[in-house]
Amino acid sequence: MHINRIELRKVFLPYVAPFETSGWREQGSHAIIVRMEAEDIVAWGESPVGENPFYNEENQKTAWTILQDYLAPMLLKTELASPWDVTPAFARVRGNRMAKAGLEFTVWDLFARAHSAAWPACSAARERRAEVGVSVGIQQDIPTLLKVVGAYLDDGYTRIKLKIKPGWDVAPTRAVRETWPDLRLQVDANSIYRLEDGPHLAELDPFNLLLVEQPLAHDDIFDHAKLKPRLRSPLCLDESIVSPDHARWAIELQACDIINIKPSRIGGLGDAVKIHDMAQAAGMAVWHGGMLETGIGRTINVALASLPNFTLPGDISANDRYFKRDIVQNPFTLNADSTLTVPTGIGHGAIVDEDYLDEVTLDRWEISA
Ligand code: SMG
Ligand code: MG
Repeated sequence: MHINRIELRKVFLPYVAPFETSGWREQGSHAIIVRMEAEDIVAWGESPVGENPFYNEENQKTAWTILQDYLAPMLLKTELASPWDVTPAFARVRGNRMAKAGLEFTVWDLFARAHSAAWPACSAARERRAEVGVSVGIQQDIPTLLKVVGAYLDDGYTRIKLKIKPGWDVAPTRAVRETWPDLRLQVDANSIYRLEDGPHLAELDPFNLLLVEQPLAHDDIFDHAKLKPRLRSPLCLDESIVSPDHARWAIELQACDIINIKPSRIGGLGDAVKIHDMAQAAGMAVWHGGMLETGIGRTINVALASLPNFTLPGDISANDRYFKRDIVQNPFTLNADSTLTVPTGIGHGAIVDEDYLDEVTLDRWEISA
């Protein structure tokens, strides 16, 4: 298949409430939306980059530049036999995986539409539903946190993740655990601690957590391997796992008990599926993370999260947890069992609301073959 045209849009889509982690606070999505045309087919994808390079090294401006100067022109010159050809075609460009993922996702959508099929990479999906929870940002105080968590539980979510940082870790986790003794609960530090903080992190052990996510540096695997035996809580890696090789290193070094898979962090759906399969073969579970995607990226995540080795609920809440209005006409709603239903339509299944997309578009760029 040959791609005729690629269009990029910078968007800003406000969140219903600001989202705060150990290192930054965002008021809305600064994603890049991709539209592609080939042989009369139109496909859509998303690079869920942030406003600042605080989660990983990318942000909306860097992805915009790399997509325009390198990735989009390279893709137009590539004859694609399948979506699996995209990642190797981008290999000369180091890193910049979220930028790459935006194009790779779109090519999967393109091929699926060309074959009038749903997402091929996820055709092995075990179930038509993916179990999901909510990631709760850092709040101003514990009473506010309990109110926010309570509201999500009232909405029907049955798993909660708390963002933690020094000064906002043991006490809020204890408060949530004491209020809801049976709640499935986990925490995420977004790389804020050091190996020396091991004894402090072990203070989370009594709270029966599903996992402690990425306590140490964003690019570390080695120190996590040292930390793991010092904690009773299962240790999860997010930022550190950016490729199938990184997953293999973490598995071989026993640096974690579980891997958070975000296809955008890994550069695309193909490598995400490879990590899923590798972890499964090694007897290690995975679960699906989130980058507060718009409705386009969200549909990709829901399909992937229905693969069999995703054994814990994903950070893939229904669209209204993020946005008052999303850029799709078919937002997800939460099922009574805290799941989202995997779309069964052609391609990834998101129906783009082009009028609203126009309203939230800050900039556009296109390139043709
Ligand atoms: O998509 O619901 C979501 C948010 C999940 O907490 C979440 N993501 O490190 O796992 C993570 C963070 C990164 C957020 S970057 C804005
Ligand atoms: Mg994380």
